[in-house]
Amino acid sequence: MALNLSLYLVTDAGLCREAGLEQTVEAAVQGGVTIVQLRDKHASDEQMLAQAKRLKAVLAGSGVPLIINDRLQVALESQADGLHVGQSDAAVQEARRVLGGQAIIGLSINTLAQLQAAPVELLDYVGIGPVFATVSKQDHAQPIGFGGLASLAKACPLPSVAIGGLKAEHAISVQRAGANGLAVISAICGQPDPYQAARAFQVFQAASAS
Ligand code: TZP
Ligand code: MG
Repeated sequence: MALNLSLYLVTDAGLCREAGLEQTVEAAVQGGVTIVQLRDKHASDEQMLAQAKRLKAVLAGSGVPLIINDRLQVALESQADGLHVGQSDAAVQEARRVLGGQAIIGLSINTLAQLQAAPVELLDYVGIGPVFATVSKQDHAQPIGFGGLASLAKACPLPSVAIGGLKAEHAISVQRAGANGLAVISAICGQPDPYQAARAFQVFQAASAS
């Protein structure tokens, strides 16, 4: 199936605690999320594996892929659809070797040098950002704004998804900058109604397509 990055939900266990992680993901997918990444910087591998299995059950039959952040072993053991790595995470080469040719593998980039150094032939997409400063990721790199996003998306031979401080009202600017979608945490996780929060992006995306 073609990779649809248009609304990429990255999960945060803390923000989803009250509503529940599975419930949040289920509602967000009904609201239009096209791809889900399980991200948890505090969980053990065992906890993350158990969470990945629960999310797989939620996503079964939806056509929405499950991507695991950073943990190659968890991606392998949970039989998730792929892995997302940052600049300091497990090498893309290793991920591709272990997960095989069918896995969806993404890499975060923040600069042109990082894009030029990326093994694009082994990747399915890149995450570009942060566009704006955000409290959802500690020690994030320098925000690049829509200008930085546009230059990196233009230079990028792969599909790309923008991340960092993005809300529904940014969908048009992200599209104009040339990225294929928006990745969000706090615009959906911890929102009172994750279904409506996801749907809000579709409204903006539809408006910019017409
Ligand atoms: N990588 C760059 S910014 C970010 C990650 C994981 C956090 C994005 O979270 P939010 O709440 O959508 O700004
Ligand atoms: Mg990382």
